[in-house]
Amino acid sequence: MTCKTTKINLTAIVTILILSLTTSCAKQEPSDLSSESIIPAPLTVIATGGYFSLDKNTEIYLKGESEELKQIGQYLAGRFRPSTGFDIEVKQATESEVPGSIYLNLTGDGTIVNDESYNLDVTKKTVKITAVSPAGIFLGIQTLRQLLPAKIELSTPQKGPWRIPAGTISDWPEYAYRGTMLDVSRHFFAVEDVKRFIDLISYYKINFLHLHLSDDQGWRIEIKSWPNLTAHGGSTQVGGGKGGYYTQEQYSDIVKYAQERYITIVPEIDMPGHTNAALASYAELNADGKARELYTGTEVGFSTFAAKKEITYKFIDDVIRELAALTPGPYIHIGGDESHATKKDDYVLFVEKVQNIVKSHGKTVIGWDEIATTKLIEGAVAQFWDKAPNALKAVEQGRRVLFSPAKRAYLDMQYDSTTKLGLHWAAYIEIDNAYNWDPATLVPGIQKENILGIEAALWSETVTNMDEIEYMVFPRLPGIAEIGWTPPMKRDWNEYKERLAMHGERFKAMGIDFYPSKLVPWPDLKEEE
Ligand code: TNX
Repeated sequence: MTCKTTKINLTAIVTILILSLTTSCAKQEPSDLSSESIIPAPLTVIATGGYFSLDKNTEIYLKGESEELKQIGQYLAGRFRPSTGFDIEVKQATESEVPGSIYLNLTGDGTIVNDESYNLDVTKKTVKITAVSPAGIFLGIQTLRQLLPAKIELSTPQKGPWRIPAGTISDWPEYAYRGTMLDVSRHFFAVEDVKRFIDLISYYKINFLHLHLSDDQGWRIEIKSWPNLTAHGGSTQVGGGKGGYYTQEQYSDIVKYAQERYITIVPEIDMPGHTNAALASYAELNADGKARELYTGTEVGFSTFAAKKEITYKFIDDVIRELAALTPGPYIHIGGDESHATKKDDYVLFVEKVQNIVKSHGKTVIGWDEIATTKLIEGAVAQFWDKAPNALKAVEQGRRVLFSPAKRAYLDMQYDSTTKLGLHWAAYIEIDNAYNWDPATLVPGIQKENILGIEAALWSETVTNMDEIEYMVFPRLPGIAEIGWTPPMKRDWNEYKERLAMHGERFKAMGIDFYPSKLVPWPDLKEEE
């Protein structure tokens, strides 16, 4: 009896094994481009059947004279090298087309819509990415990476085949600003972590990284004219750890690393509230002239710059001047949230003055939605995180809004009541909630043309290291990235969750410690080879 059962079970197991082997082999024959799991979903995809094979003879050819294009070619070769083991060369294209090659074509083809748009044409003979700007080529490369097997992302040599399904993709983003915010103040993250973060978000076509560089618990960017900000104000963090800060050199290195991945850094100095670290570093910035103690807790709303003191604006002018010099991007973020310890009149006076300081250093100002309760200067952007009436006030003033509604786009919110990390003051945000919304219809009275874009924010009161960052960011960020990239007509949760499921293997290959939400039909994820 026992023996019989075992026999039956064995037959069943063997059958299942054979079945699953044949299906997984079939899966290795990509021939339908339109059923690939690309995130964010491209605008148009036309499958033509068959595939291109990447092999040891594949080379990358550049069309168009540009240093940046050369760098992108090297970046692409560098992405494929570790897992394929191929030493892919990057060369300038000549008249005759070399079969088996990848072409990066910067000259456009007359159909390119804007700087971020690209066409990807895959035939049995060649792969071509066409754009009018290096950014478009870079974005096209992210799509190409997702068309190869997940193991392309591993850092050790793997067996092929490396096949890319044939067809044409024509793609560009819904919103120009697709951002993520990282709070490096509550807990400090080293340069290497920020670089890894940049690599991970660029895979999903995120193009802005907002760094929350100062708060009550720590000042994280060296300001040469006020050295105690980092010497003292950067010396701790939430929980009393030793904190840290970026020297200007390190910061510039981050900015450059991001630039090479077509990501613009948006630096934030949060003020007039959230300023205890500065108030502890320089007594004169306090209304009473007395330095505050360093703070390692997680309360908000107790600190404020002295809005009526002249030294405050001399200080801010110095800080913004140095920061602007380190910032090739257009934006500087002035915070402005939760200034509960600032009198209303002082807050208005302060925000109006500081907007002009930012302007005087040639930058466009962004602030949390509270700044819309003051008179916004031309071009100012309000970041909607909490109060829709504030966002509406910005629109009434003819200004644009950046969408980061805490109930949907705060990556520090817990997934559900069992999540150990994170907070839940705004909501529990499961993967479907993070995905299923549209900035253009979320707040009545705010339309697409009033919206600069979307940003997912990771506050770090409870997040202390890279693994924890990854757990809170993945897999919500790909969904937010898709909201920013793909028009609402082309987005559907039930279809998206299937695509997201296929990214589980990619997360694993990249070593991402992600939250395996039960709402997503993840395939059985093999252990990394
Ligand atoms: C609110 S969001 C804050 C931050 C906290 C966050 C925690 C915003 C502009 N202010 O100071 O870190 O909640 O979720």
